[in-house]
Amino acid sequence: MKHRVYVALGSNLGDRWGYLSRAVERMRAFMTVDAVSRVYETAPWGYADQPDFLNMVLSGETDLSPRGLLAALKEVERDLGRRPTVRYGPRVIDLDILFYDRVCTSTPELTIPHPRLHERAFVLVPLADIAPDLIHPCLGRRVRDLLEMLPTEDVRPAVASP
Ligand code: PH2
Ligand code: MG
Ligand code: MG
Repeated sequence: MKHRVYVALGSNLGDRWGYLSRAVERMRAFMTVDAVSRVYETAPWGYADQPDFLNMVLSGETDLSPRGLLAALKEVERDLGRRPTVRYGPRVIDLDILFYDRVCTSTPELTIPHPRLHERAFVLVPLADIAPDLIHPCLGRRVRDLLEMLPTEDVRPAVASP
């Protein structure tokens, strides 16, 4: 059965554009990708002493279960060269499940929707590009309304480097 999923992508080390585009291509192996946001240059959240991120969001469909999707995303992160680092610290690629159908669930391994997405303009701004009217299944609020409560000056459309 097909499941509608939203995934956030982030990179703040090395060839950030390259990591994002390679991640999208790799994800096509286990999901269709039917909407892709713009890419944003964003100030680091949580742990300030690190380079700016590029962030984007995509949506699509997959046959994988939530845990299967998590494992597939972790494998892409590993294959692209991600190594363990401090919480909220710098990484070549970060792939986070935002929504999976209208599931609300929490286990030690995985919480869906992503537990901090409504606090993060670097997630909600790109998400609003592709799904402004999507309703957060546990908060019952539209993406555009969640975004309205946050400052967005640290999230700017990125300009591709030559
Ligand atoms: N990811 C983090 C921590 N902080 N800040 C920005 N701007 N973008 C991110 O993707 C990000 C972050 C941990 O996953
Ligand atoms: Mg993350
Ligand atoms: Mg992550």
